[in-house]
Amino acid sequence: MNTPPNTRRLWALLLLSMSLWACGDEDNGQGEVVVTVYGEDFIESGLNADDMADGWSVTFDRFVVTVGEVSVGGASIPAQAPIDISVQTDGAGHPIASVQVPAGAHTSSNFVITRVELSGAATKDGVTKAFDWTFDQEVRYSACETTTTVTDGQSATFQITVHADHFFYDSLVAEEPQVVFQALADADADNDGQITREELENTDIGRYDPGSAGDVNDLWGWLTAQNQTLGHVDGEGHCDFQALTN
Ligand SMILES: [Ca+2]
Repeated sequence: MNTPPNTRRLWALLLLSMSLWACGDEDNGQGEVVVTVYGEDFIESGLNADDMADGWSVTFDRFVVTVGEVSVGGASIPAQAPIDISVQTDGAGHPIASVQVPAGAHTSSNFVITRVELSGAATKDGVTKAFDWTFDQEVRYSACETTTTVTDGQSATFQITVHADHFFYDSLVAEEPQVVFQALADADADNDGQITREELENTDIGRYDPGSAGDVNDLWGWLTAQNQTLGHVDGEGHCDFQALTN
């Protein structure tokens, strides 16, 4: 089909002006997003007896989190080296990466945690129970409830907040579960002061409430299920979570 030259020129002008308009409309500049990982006071300082419902207190000497791909503001950040978030930051969290994104208000961020390793001890009435656990489980956190507002030339923060107290919840479903340690302490069957994975695998969940998670029968399975719920954003922002591996 032959299009008359004038019409072609008109179309070209129209397309050119449309593309200029689109550029102008979107060009609000760009800024930086710094991704941090923060374990709150619970991980940096531990859980006091006041934080727990049954008088145990818990401290962590290591809480190493490996963050996989992070997506924020339409930009992807590749997997990062493991980071020990038990190290004190006085509320700042640990920066792990930064990325340039268009200025604007960004939602729908998501991230992956591929591994959590923690060691520490719980104490009550002069009894100490140590633990050294690794959850080698890839968990994807998506549709996170936060807005990351980026201004041209400025720096914003996207914080992955790790809620360690979930390991000590007595329910997988309650709105306000109790934070307790007694059942885990009692799992130390040989009473050597170390609560091992094997001992937890051999201990029934007892009175803990698994809700509809019918496959959670022993305390190791319990901790693995709670491990999937650790990831939040900017403090208390929730994300949908899904285990990508067992
Ligand atoms: Ca033991």
